[in-house]
Amino acid sequence: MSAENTYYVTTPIYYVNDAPHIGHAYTTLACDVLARFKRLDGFDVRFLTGTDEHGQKVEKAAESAGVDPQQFTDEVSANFRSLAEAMNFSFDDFIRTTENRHKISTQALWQRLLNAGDIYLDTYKGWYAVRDEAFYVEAEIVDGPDNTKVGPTGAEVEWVEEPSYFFRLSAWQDRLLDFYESNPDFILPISRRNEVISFVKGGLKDLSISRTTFNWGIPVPGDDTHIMYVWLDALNNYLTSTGFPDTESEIYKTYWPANLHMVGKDILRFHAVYWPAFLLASGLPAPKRIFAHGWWTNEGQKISKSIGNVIDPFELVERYGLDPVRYFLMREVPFGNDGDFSHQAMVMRLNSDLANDLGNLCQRILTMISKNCAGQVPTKDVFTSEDHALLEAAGGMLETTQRHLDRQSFHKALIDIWKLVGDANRYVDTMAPWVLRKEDPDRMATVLYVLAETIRRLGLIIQPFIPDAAASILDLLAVEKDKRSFAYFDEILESGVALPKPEPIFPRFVDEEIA
Ligand code: ME8
Repeated sequence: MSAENTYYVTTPIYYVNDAPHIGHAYTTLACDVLARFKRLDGFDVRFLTGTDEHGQKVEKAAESAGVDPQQFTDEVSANFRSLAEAMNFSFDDFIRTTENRHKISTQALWQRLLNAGDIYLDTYKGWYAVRDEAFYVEAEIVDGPDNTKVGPTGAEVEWVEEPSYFFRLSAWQDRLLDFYESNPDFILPISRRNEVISFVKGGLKDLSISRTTFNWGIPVPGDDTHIMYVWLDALNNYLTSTGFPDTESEIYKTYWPANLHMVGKDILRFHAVYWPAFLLASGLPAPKRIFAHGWWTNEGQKISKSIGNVIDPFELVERYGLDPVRYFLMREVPFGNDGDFSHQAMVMRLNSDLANDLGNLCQRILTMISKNCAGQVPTKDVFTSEDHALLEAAGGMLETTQRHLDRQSFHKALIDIWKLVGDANRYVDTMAPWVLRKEDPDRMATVLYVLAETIRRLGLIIQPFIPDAAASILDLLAVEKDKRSFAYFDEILESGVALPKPEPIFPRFVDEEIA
């Protein structure tokens, strides 16, 4: 069983049928922020991401690209890895489902399900949507354009009739409901939890878990005329990364069950219904939480290749810089809700929150210190009640952020951190250190000290969100590299320490197209 001070967080593994886009960057970013936060907070963290490379959808994409599926998946998977690098994602493992470790692990999971008596052979007759890699029942099918039939997501379905192994999902209905009942935080947000519970209460049918009409997948042990259903294969990536089937391995013992599988709302059912059923049937503990976040649209429109409005995260980073993109994605939309991307909103956030509020605060204070305190951390005198109030607000930031991030409320964490930025800016205006410079230089030094200390704590707490800018701020305050974890949150700056020459953190963004 994983221990209290470990934290295993995973992203969905992305299909390699297409190039990475803003939605993929978003989910992985959320996990990256949590992984960085928990590491700084003293946890032993494992952060997993990767690519989902089997199944009909990927096989078809390879076919239309005219390349063999292995070569195709090698190429596209590398793009997802580059995205992870371009976004400064701090993953510990990048899994590809075509790796041998994953084949071994997934065949072992199958064997456990078989041994438990939860798999039987029959024939599947019904609808299948390749785009969703999902089976749908008749009641979910409606007429689509051009005489097609479509499933609930709008994906075209085809009629499938083939021999198939089935998982006895129907037998798990009550046990799943009990599981949700005794683990109230298993599915977040709460509205999604309610959706899942009513879906399960509506009755579960046995699930087809193998295919015979194509072969881009992991062979079923003992019957290689079948390959495993791509979702069984994909979900198991979370276990493979822990060294499964070796349940005695250090990694497995340290990190399983995972603390959090972060997913988009489109794939909640697979994670909150099928996955715990597979695990419980295999005698393995289920993850502690599935968080299903919302959906991004682009300037009000659904993001899709056919509309031609896919937002390329590489281009965003190129245009606005990495930290502004990271900040925008985590701050703009309440995490869990759907959100709309617009360049105007991006520029607003960058210029107001980053350049004006945080950037100016740092720039003003560090410049004043450089000019008036011999470029050293100022000497402090007695603190007034206003000084204490600001320092206490800064001191409370760690606990507030912990509380918000423990429920994946990224936007609330940032709102509260930026309240402190606002408090600090108001404190500067009220204290007017530029007036004190002539009237009471000792008091000026104390005020600048209080501000430097507040900025240091801001620098620490924003590291998970905007790591490069945070590092620059902490560098400008000469905070040693090994004193940047939250264990040092309450430590205070030492007066007299020499500071480097101040430099701007966030320049304003000026864009002719938008201005
Ligand atoms: O579903 N807004 O992979 P996938 C927000 N391979 N998030 C979005 C998004 C958008 N517009 N578009 C995509 C799969 N996402 C499976 C997963 S896991 C065992 C297997 C994000 O490439 C969101 O996290 O279709 C969504 O759940 C995921 O990408 C789907 O990625």
